[in-house]
Amino acid sequence: MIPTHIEHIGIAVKDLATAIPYYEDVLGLKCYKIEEVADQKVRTAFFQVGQTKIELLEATAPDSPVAKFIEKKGEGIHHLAFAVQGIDEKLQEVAEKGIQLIDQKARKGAEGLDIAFLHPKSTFGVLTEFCEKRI
Ligand code: CMX
Repeated sequence: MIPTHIEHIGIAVKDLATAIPYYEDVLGLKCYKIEEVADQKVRTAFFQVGQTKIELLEATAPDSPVAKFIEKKGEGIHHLAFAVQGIDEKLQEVAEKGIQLIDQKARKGAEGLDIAFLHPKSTFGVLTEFCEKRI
């Protein structure tokens, strides 16, 4: 099962309110939605660029994965998300190839997507996400 496209690029920022004007006023994109994902302890802001989105991520708690990431590495690209069809089968397929899964099964993410992450330690340092539009 081959990913169909890059669904989004996740970018960790300290503060959405100060980062959004760069994407809007400098790059000319439009923030079309701000959504909190309580489960992940993040607030997200979305911009569409062709078939791909930019997802800004702001931590909502000190133990959020995004807060830990910024503390260690600073603001910047946090993850790369591929659109796939048959997400649970895809997870099983990559696990059989020795990739470490963070999520054994897909769960609910922002934008009405089922999502699952692969561990960056087994994907050459890139936190990798699979996404599938929930039916
Ligand atoms: N990209 C690359 N490496 C990363 C990383 C990232 N985003 N996040 C953590 N790491 C690295 C750390 O640098 C660290 O490396 P070293 O051991 O070499 O120092 C290692 O992974 C462990 O990091 P940690 O800070 O101790 O963090 P944890 O092990 O507790 O968690 C991870 C790391 C990836 C398992 C966790 O962040 C996670 O489960 N992420 C998936 C969920 C997520 O990120 N949600 C937020 C976005 C949600 C959304 O888009 O809706």
